[in-house]
Amino acid sequence: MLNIVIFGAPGSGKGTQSELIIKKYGLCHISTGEILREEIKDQTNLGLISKEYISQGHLVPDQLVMEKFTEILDKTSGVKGYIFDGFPRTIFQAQALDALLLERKTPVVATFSLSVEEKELIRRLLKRGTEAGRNDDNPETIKKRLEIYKERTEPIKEYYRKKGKLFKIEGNGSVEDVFEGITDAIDRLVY
Ligand code: B4P
Repeated sequence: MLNIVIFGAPGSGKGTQSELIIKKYGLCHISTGEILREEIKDQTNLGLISKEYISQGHLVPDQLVMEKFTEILDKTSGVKGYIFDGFPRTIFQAQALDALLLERKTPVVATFSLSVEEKELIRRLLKRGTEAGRNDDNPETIKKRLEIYKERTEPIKEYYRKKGKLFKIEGNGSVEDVFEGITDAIDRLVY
């Protein structure tokens, strides 16, 4: 199975590139950001709690994310592989993901880390804030999200690098150029 983690700072293009990857390779897309936004929309318990964290630029607690993630993973079967988008976001989640996939005998094959300059990340997120109205895309929350990314999420790169599974992708270019970088890497892995 082709299990891929798409990794990067907020605004690095994880969601954007995931949409293109699933179209080309027919993988099952699991985005914890999208799942949590759905929960918020449906006003579930998880949604009500998540809303507080997300609106302040904080991560939703690991335990809650893992419970929901496991439930979603258990509902899928017979897929060619997964694209994990914006997940894992902490070392705890990365270890929990490995344990879940070990049970299923289908490990993460590659982690694509999108590297984008901070100025460009902020520009993209502010643009989305005005166009799509996501309420975590405002200057104050973006600053917090970037701080938390550096503190809690970035160490995951080292976790996958040590396992020989980290592939760095230049993420500053156009959507098409970044996608070409990712597809070249996937095709080298698969063929
Ligand atoms: P996410 O939904 O994962 O939010 P994100 O990191 O901002 O999105 P993404 O990176 O996918 O957006 P993209 O660059 O594609 O998470 C939201 C929140 O949920 C988190 O802050 C956290 O609180 C919580 N959460 C989610 N998962 C969690 C977890 N596992 N544990 C705990 N908490 C969790 O798009 C950004 C913009 O850039 C778009 O407008 C896009 O059009 C544009 N863009 C993309 N690529 C571009 C390019 N190459 N050139 C120009 N513009 C581009």
